[in-house]
Amino acid sequence: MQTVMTIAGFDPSGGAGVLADIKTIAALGCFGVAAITSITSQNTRGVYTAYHQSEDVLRGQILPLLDDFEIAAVKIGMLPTTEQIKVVVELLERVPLKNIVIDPVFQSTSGHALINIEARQFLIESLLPYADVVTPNLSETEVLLGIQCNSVEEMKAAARVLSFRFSQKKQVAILVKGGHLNSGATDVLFDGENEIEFSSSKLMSRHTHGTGCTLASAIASLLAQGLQLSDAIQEAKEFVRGAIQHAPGLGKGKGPMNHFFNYVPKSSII
Ligand code: PXL
Repeated sequence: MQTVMTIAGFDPSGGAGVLADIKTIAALGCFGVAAITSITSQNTRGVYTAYHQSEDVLRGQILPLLDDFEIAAVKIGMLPTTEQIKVVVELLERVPLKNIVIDPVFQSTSGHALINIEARQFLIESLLPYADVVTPNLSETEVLLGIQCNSVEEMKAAARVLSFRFSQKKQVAILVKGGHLNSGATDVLFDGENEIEFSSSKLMSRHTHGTGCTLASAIASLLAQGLQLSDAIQEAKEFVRGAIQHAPGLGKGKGPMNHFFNYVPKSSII
């Protein structure tokens, strides 16, 4: 069994962050280990507070894992402070890790800022060049690029420009997620050579809390098992779609998905 490490925030309502990551990693057949960057308080209606962990607390969680496990892939999500970003850059510089998927988390699905502007700039400049793949949505792409994307053609141009910009140390693939584009749910990958479109019809659901975390963790888990990037993305998208379609209907706001929609619990076998 492959081990996947997630470095992300804690959402006590279970929809996003490390809980979503661990559920995804387990559902896709890997073993998940986690380091928590921030303890948020939130539910399906919004994020209320976030207690960011110190650099020592973050380093203290990650080092024993790197010491003991063969990490096959890493998912990085909410990383809210410059100090934490420095810790992760330092570790990535020292320990060569494979299959690094970075979901640049700037705000919650409900619109709460999850990083300040100074740390955001530092993350863009110092951490993204270590990624194998970065998965911005349209508003994150706008922050990264400084201009809006309003069509699939503009998403392709954005993915290409960002990939060239971050590929200083190694090839960084960019997956621009177009879920908020009116025309449908087309995502665009630029892998350094080709632009690949992933199209699916848009699902109308309020159960979208943690879709970004889940997609990035799914890609990491599938890369850990040896899939090629475009196959991993295709399968990860189908996983998120299934999880939304089988959402348990919880909460009053943007509800959680069901990550175990393919798993039959004992109680329903009897
Ligand atoms: O979906 C972005 C996100 C990432 N990480 C944590 C979150 C959220 C959104 O709520 O809570 C911990």
